[in-house]
Amino acid sequence: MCVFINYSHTRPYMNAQNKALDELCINTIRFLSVDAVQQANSGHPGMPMGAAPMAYVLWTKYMRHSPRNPGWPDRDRFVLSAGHGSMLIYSLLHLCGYDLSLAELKNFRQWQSKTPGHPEYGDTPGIETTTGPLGQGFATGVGMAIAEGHLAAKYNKPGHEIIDHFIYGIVSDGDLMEGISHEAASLAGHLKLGKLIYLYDDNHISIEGKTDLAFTENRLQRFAAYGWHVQQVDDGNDLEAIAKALAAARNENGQPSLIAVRTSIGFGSPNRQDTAKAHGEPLGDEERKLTKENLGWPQEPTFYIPDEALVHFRKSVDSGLELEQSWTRSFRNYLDTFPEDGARFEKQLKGELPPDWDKDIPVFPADAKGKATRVTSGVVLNAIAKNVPALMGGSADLAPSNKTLIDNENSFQAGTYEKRNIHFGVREFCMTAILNGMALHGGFIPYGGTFLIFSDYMRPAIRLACLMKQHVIYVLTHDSIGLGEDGPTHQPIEHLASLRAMPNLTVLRPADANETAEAWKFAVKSNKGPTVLALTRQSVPTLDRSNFGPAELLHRGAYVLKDVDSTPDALILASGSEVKLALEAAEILAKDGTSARVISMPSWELFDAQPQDYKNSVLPEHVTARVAIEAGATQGWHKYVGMNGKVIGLDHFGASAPINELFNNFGITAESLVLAVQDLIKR
Ligand SMILES: Cc1ncc(C[n+]2csc(CCOP(=O)(O)OP(=O)(O)O)c2C)c(N)n1
Ligand SMILES: [Mg+2]
Repeated sequence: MCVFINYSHTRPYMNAQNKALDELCINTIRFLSVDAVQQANSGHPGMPMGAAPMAYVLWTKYMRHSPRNPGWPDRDRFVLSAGHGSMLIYSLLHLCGYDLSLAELKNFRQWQSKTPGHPEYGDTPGIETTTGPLGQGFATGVGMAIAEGHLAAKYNKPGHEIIDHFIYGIVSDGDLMEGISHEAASLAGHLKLGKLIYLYDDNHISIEGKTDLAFTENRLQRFAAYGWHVQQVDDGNDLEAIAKALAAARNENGQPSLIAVRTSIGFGSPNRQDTAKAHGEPLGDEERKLTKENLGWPQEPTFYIPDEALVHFRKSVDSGLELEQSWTRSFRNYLDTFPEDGARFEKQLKGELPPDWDKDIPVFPADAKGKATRVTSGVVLNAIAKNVPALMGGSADLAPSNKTLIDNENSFQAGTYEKRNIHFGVREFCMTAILNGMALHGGFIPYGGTFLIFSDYMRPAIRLACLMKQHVIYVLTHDSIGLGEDGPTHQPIEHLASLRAMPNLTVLRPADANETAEAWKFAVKSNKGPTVLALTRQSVPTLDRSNFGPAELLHRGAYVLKDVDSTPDALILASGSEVKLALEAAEILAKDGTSARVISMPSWELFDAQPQDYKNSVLPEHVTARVAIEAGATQGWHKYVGMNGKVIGLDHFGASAPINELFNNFGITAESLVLAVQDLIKR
């Protein structure tokens, strides 16, 4: 376990002299927040005013962080899940000496400032994750704790604890109301993630008023039932009690901790404290004046930082450097003693792929019967996992269908954190946020599987992965009506279209085994955002690449799979399982003397990123007879086939029936393609 770091500002809170300084520091946080929100004329002052004391204790007494090097690998992580209270963390970052100037605080919520309305990963040094959509920070922290647990179990040796840190967070009523916190808390309790410690800003207020309008369960009992270590602090201004609770939480190794701290939103504001009005609007000049009076704070200057407070907070700079240097020494020692593990650890943390990481990925021979792309995906995943220790993940209880298990590897469970197969349970949203937490922690290319239809349950966390440009892989199988009898509730229709609408997401829908292998290669290498692998339940033929374009062209998004000798009369575009229909149709058309080029189009995003001349070479401008086919919503395909082109797809829900009946009855067939091409050529 973590050694208690006894750095200079670890001291009792009861002593009168300390008490005055503590109050000064806490009020500095409060009024920086109040003034910034007032200046921006927008934001949330109440949360930082109430939560300042607990944040102060955590950040100055317990958190092992290094303001001058926010990326130091073994730092404690801090997640402000209640992201609306962003001024709380911006104040702390500035005061502790991170690269966040006072000018940035004065520029809160303004164009190109480092202090956006909600904490945004990548915008501000020291922000570990984007928060704001309530509940997600909570689950993202669980992912960070899984990451910490795995790396510690895998690399630490007796006397050489190179990964040993906590994941702290502040969560609010909204976080605990959101369903995802239920999912994530349940899993964290099951996994006994003892390094996870959340302070709950228990202020009994949310936007519409008192929380008892809609939120009356016993929160501590709820978390106790999940297997969490729970504590209550009755007075959010009682620093000693907060410190004791945090100490107890840190000592509890086998359970995550929730500390409910009873706070007052808008603390100190005579007319706003303990009311919903303190939540989401500036105090206003008059109320700010009254609040400063009430807490004995000077009216002017605004953004006032007393010297003693700043000196006290800035001790974090030196203590942080010390912590970091001491870690660097331990790590050098580790490297000397365990050179191979040390080198692997460094590479893994840096996100470097081992040389020849893809050497075991097979080339799949032509096979008319073929395999489902989900099955091939499982083979390829295993070929990569052998050589890439960072590849870790699982499924939301569908591993046998998603083929996401790593062979000969046990489950990630309490006691076996070194294993890589995570069982997320039926918790898609929390799984997806956990993947974000693992990626953000560093050291992982995390993946998660479920059916494509349930990407709806993942979507808000996919969105944050995209916003944060995180390297995450989604294995989404059963990607169309091709799943058959399970029927319309399980058949994705609009899902590919809606995922393609999301910025920074690459959607890949491979057509056969070799495209699936290439899709995985792309997903493992592409670290600028997440990748969706949309995979079939049903078999698709493995194409004979001696007759067709090479599968490596998947990386260009679309490519000529089967060409004709002269200028084609028509272009047929298809993705995934419908590529074989396109090939059949081209053959039928050829018998009638119509030449059709078949284009496999596994990814719009990759194709759109190609140079214009490549795009023109695949889709020659003068060939206007174009038909696209995909067993999903047609929305968007006209971008490639033009206004006069045709798209064969499904703009209605599916049905429960055997696969062939579905494709035939819904007209997703080679015959439909032939008719569509003939019709276009006739015009
Ligand atoms: C998923 C999601 N839904 C709605 C919101 C809008 N919103 C911001 S804060 C909040 C609730 C505020 O209550 P609480 O979490 O208790 O924070 P406090 O007001 O106590 O600071 C809501 C509904 C959001 N940020 N995220
Ligand atoms: Mg609240």
